[in-house]
Amino acid sequence: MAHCGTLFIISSPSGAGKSSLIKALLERPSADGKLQVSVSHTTRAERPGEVDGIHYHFIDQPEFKALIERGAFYEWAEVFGNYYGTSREWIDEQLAQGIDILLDIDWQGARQIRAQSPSAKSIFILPPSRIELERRLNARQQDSAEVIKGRMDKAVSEMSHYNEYDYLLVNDHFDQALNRLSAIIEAERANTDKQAIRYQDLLCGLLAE
Ligand SMILES: Nc1nc2c(ncn2[C@@H]2O[C@H](COP(=O)(O)OP(=O)(O)O)[C@@H](O)[C@H]2O)c(=O)[nH]1
Ligand SMILES: [Mg+2]
Repeated sequence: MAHCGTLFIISSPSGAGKSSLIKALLERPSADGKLQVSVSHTTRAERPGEVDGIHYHFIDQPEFKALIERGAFYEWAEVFGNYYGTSREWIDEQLAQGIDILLDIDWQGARQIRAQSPSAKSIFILPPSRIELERRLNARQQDSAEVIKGRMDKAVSEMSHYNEYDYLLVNDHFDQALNRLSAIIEAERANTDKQAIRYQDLLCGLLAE
């Protein structure tokens, strides 16, 4: 089947609720296997509750460098002192099957994807306020105070890239943000060129003389 899935880039500062939104999006009945999230490779340490192969593929620096050299990554970047990368092979397979892919990546990765795949759609998620962002970073209780302070500084620099994205959402009311995110994805699925590939047989039958 011809290539008809869409790449959706989703970025936000740490603590804006992006992971919860992505999780809820995938659990929606409308996702129905037609939407998948890419599992990145990272050199950062596994957090309690994280599972290798589900949240990330946890690898060490030499392994990461070897993957870069092999050209295995669609994009990769250093974020908060650790390396993160999106592997190319799995994504290309999914897109070819008409499956849409969510990429939870930072602004550096978003730039690299846009340069290679101009049809990718990008969405930036903002927290409702700076105070709420701080509260969410503290509520997580998984990282040290020093790490949280570092993330707060980085959050501001991440947010300064909001205007490079196609869509901007504020995660104030979770359900509302989820509905809007879902609406963006559904609208893109209905793109005529993509539907023409998906519904090739239907169109042939409908248009038969
Ligand atoms: N460029 C790039 N960024 C990634 C990738 N995977 C995760 N990130 C970003 O790295 C940042 C840190 O992610 P993480 O370690 O999960 O901490 P989080 O802030 O709690 O989500 C987030 O902005 C992610 O979107 C990737 O494969 N490539
Ligand atoms: Mg994350």
